[in-house]
This record gives sequence, C-alpha cells and structure tokens, in this order.
Amino acid sequence: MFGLRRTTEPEADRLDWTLLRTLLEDDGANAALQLVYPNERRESFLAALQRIEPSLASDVIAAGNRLQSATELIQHPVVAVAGMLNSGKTSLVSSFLSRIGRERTLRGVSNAQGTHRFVLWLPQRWKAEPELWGLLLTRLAEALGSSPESLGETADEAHRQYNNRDLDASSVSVPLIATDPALDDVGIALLDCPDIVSDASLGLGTPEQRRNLLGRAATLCSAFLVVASAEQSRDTTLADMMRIAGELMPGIPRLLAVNKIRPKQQSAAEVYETFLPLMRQYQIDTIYAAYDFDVRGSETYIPTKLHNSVASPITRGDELPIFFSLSDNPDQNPPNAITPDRLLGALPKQLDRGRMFERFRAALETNLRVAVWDQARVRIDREVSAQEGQAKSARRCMLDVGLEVFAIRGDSGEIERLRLHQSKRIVDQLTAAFAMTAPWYARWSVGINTRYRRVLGGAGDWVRRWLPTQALDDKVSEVKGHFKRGDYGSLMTPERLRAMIRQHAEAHPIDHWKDDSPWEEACRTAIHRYDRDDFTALDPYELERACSEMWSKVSWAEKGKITTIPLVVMISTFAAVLMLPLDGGGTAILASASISELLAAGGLSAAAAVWAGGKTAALVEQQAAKQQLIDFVAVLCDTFGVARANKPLEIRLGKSPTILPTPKITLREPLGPVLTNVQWNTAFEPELRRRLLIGDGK
Ligand SMILES: Nc1nc2c(ncn2[C@@H]2O[C@H](COP(=O)(O)OP(=O)(O)OP(=O)(O)O)[C@@H](O)[C@H]2O)c(=O)[nH]1
Ligand SMILES: [Mg+2]
Repeated sequence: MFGLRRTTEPEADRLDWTLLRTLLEDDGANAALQLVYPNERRESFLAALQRIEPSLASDVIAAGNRLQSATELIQHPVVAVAGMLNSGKTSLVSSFLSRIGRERTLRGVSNAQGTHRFVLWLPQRWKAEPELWGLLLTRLAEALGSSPESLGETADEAHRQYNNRDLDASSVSVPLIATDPALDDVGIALLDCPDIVSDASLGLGTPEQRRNLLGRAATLCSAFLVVASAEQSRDTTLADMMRIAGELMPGIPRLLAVNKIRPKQQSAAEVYETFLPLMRQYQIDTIYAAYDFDVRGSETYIPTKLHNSVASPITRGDELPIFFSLSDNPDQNPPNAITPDRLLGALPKQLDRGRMFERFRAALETNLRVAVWDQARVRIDREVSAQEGQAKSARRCMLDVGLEVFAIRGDSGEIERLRLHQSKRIVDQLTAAFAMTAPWYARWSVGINTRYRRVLGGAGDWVRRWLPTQALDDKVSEVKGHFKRGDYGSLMTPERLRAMIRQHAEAHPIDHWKDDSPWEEACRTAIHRYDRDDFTALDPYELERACSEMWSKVSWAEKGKITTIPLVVMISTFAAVLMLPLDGGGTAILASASISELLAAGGLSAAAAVWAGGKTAALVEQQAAKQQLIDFVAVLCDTFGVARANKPLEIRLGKSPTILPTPKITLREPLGPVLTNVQWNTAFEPELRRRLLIGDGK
C-alpha cells in the first residue's frame, strides 16, 4: 500500500513526526499548495486542510502526537480488554488486581453491574513518576476526547462510576483511571472497555458512539485482548471487534479469551476448533480459555493450583475465571496438566516488550500515514480538482459566450469565420487603408488627395471634417437598422451579455456566481473594460494588400468609363459603426462584425462579396479576430473572478482545429465572487513521500 519500505535498519526508517509536521506547516518553498488566483501565494498542507475540512486537520495532528508520545511511553504498554456483553471482561481485568482492587471493579450480568465507562487500570508505581503520569493522562484525554476522572477509592463510589449511574450518555467518553499495586510487577496497564452493543435506550451511549470510542481508545493500546463466552463464536460483534482492532491498529497483537466453557458441553479441543476460523481470519496470536467456575464438574479442569501471578491468588470464592492458553493438541489441555507459563497471568511477563513496541509504533506510523496520505492529501486533491473543474466549466461558458458574439456560423452550426470587434482603432485602420488604396476615381468624390495618405492615421478626425452630415446620418440609421435586426454583425449590451452568460451557464455552470451576485454591474464593467482595453490592430501591410486587391476587383471599365464603388459610401459606413455606441445612449455597447458584413450593411454587396472571397483579406481579418475573441474571453474571466486558462484554448474554425492565441489584454480585478485557483506545488509531494517513508512506486 505504501510502496517499498525497507524493514531492516528500523532506526533509520522511523517516521519522524516533528520533521513531518515542519513540512505540513511549511508555507514557503516546500508549501503544499500554490494559490495562483486571484493572488499568488502559498499555503501549507495543514492550513489548506483546516480551510477545507478542519476535522481532518485535527486527525492528522492527533495521529502525529500519538506517534510522538508512544515513543516516550515505550516502557509502559497498555492492553485493551474489550469484548462481548457480559463475557467477563471486568472479571478478566480483576484477576490481575489486588483484593482491594477487585472490590472496586463492578461485575455482574445485570445492566446495573455493567461497565459503561472506559476504566484504565495502571500499575501504582507509574503514578510516582509525575512526568510519566502527566503524559499518560494527556494521551488518554487525547485518545478519548475528555480528561480522565479518578476511580473512587471506596467500592460503592467506584461501582457508581463503573456503571455511570450518576451521569449521562456523554460521560461514556470520560475515562476512569485507577492504580493497583498488583500491576506493579505485571508492568502493564489494562483498559477495561464497555461493550459495544448496549442499547441506546439505556441512555448510556449508542452502539455507534461506543464503537467509535473503542476505536479511539484502541490507539492507546499495544495489544488487544477480546473476551467472548464459549457460545459466542459466531456472533458478528466479535468479528466486528477484531476488525476494529485490526483496522485501527494494524499489526498489533490480537488475543482472544474464551470464557465460561462448560466441560459437559464442550471439550477444550472443540472450543479450539470452533474459534479457529476466527483466529485465522483475524490473525489472532493466541486463544485463551477459562472454564465456567460456577458449574459442577469444572473443578477438575480449572488450573487453580498453578497461580503464578503476583496478583492475589484466585480461589473458588473469588468467582473469577482462570484463563490459560489453549493448545491445538487435545492431550495438552485440561483435565490434563498444563504448565504455569500457559496461564494468562503469565502473559505480561512473556511479552517481548521490544517487539511489542515495534508493532505498536508501526501501527501508529501506519495510522499517521493513512491520515496524511490517504485521507488528508486525497481530500485536498479532491478540492484542487473540484476547483479546477469549476474553473474549466466557467471558462468554457465564457468561451461559448465569446463565440456567440464573434463566430459566424454555417448552416450546420460549424464556425465559418470570426467577426471583429469594431473598435475605434480597427475602424480607423479600415478607413485609412481603404482610402489609401482606393483608385483616384473612387477617391475623387470625397476629394481625397494623395497627400492624405501620410496623415490618415487619424481617420476619425478626417471623417468628421470631410463627410457631409446628412449623408453620415442616413448611413448611421441604415447600418444601425441592419445591426439591430441582426441582419449583419452583432451588437452587445450588458443585458444581452447577461442573458448569454445565463444561457451558456446551463450547460457549463459558473457555480461561484449566485442569483444575488452583481450580474448587472459585472456585465457593464466587462463591456466597458473590453471596449477600453482592446488595442488589437490589423496587420497594416497585409491590410493594405487586401484592400488593393479588393479595389482592383470591384472596379471595371464599361463603354470607356471607369466604374467603381464610391469611397464616400464605404467611409461613411465605417463611420456609422463608430456612431453606434454613442447612438445607443452610452458606451456600454460592443459592435462586432466581419468586414464583409460591414460592407454589406453599408449596401456595398459587391465589395462585400469580393472581400469575403479574398485570401489575404481572410488572413488579416481572422488573425485579429482570434486575438479579439480570446481577449474578450479573458475580460469575462477577469471580471467574473475566474483564473484565465494557463494553456491556449482550442476551437474548430472551418474544418480544422485552431489554437487561439494567448490573451494580450490587461489583467483586471475581479468584480464579484472569485473562484480561487489552487495548485499543488510540485516540490511538495516528493518531499512528503520522503518524510512519510513512502516509496515512489505507489
Ligand atoms: N458462571 C460464570 N460466570 C462468570 C464467569 N466469568 C465471569 N462471570 C460472571 O459473569 C458476569 C459478568 O462478568 P463481568 O466481568 O462483569 O463481564 P463484563 O464483560 O465486564 O460485562 P459488561 O461490562 O457488562 O459487558 C459476572 O457476574 C461474572 O461473575 C465464569 O467463568 N462463569
Ligand atoms: Mg465490565
């Protein structure tokens, strides 16, 4: 799951939480994320997680702290004693305690004797070391989410706490702690857990809540002992518990204690057989068993004389089960003699502390790796992809709007060519180029003189000075009529832009813009910005060539007289386009049209046809139109708070795919809601793998 990890040299292979945490909190060169839009900055892994899903951030930190403190608690293992309802968990724990300790535990079959809190029994000696004690309490509180409470010294007080009599369901998570001198020599702590099936109607926590708590408590424990009674081998809760232990603390030893065996009903060998499948499925290290002390005939089977634990001996009156490890060889189980080392009481002495700790630490490392790599990283990645997806959708919407404005489509909807935004600059260029290249007989009617060729840069002024007002007025209303009716070109107002965005957003949503976002203002601003910032120009040399070609094709000689279209009509058409926004009562109008559409709108259909067929004309016009289209899309993205695409967009123009140029128009501030664009910092992942000790082959 985590690629190749060397298992030799354990020291070198240890996951260092302090080192890892530094990386997770780095918001500099090794930061996890780069926020590229609206402002470039870096964000650390933990900060991003905190922003996206705070609970995962706490999980990561908790898993890290657990690993850290485990190292400090290396010599002080805790064994969880969990299991089925009434199976004898508390009895098993009691068997390790002194007589006084046993009296403080609460045992019994009725609910009034049930364990409804987590009770951690610790060697008394541990309390004498304040630093150790503090660490233990902190860990316990961290694991269960509440600070522990001391178990009462008197039996009555302790029983009330065990049974959670005076409190409510929420205190299931407040652990109880007690010390016992009998555990000093045992050298381990025992965590007596409540069952995980108790009915929620008792007001003592739902099974769900208890299961969850057991999982959290499991992270404290370097071994897991599950208790069941002999007839519970097929109970699914038992398998559940084994699974919880395995999933939450992978690799730590799992032991099974089968209680209340009745010799008349089952032999030890049969018990072994019955639990064998469970043992195999969950890699249970050892099965312990205890005969029911309360039934006639058990006496010969219970190994009472072998008691070797430092705890008080268990005698018949104590009503405590005596567990011994089951052998797969029937001859080596009671009533035949067993050796003292097979008693559960001998287990703590036999545990290989070094090995146990290695497994414990490995489990906590795995948990930390899962929390960081499988959960947190995946969650952040999901967020990054979701944002990228949203940005893509929004950009696509903007491109479609742009195409609706700029594209001239054929019958089957394919894009034949692109229109030009008829900016002042473009119109001036057209006026100048057509005027400069016009033959003398076309120019004659406006008295244009070759002298003007050099000064035609300011065509607008020239137009105003030379064109008769009436002719211009007529042309304006004619051209405007065509644009308005949609015969030629397109006129865009803020209202139309808004309608277009809404319509295209149905297929490609702009999720970050809501109904109450400032649509009107944004649409007005976008049009205004584009009109002001669009400096696209036609290639002057190519334009001149295209114009000359056109003039040569529209002029002809007939009966000795040379005929051509009058330049004055053409120029007044161009001038009319510039008047459109003014005539609309404001500047928030964009007129776009191809040059041939423009000529046609001015009534110059012959010129329109010739221009449309010209190769140079198409080239010079399309080049500028592509730039204008992508600049328009960029302005929409800027205004609506979407990062511009980081690679060129592609459209189908005619029959072939065409890569659009990159936008040149000035980048401006977003005007309403913004879709932040976040990306992984490429330097981060290799470093994270290194610190998590994950190979590259994942
Ligand atoms: N007959 C018999 N009773 C046993 C044996 N072991 C435990 N008990 C009894 O079973 C009852 C339940 O034992 P507990 O130790 O309280 O069981 P528990 O698993 O802690 O129970 P909860 O905490 O309520 O889930 C007590 O009355 C014990 O005395 C046994 O081997 N034989
Ligand atoms: Mg109990």
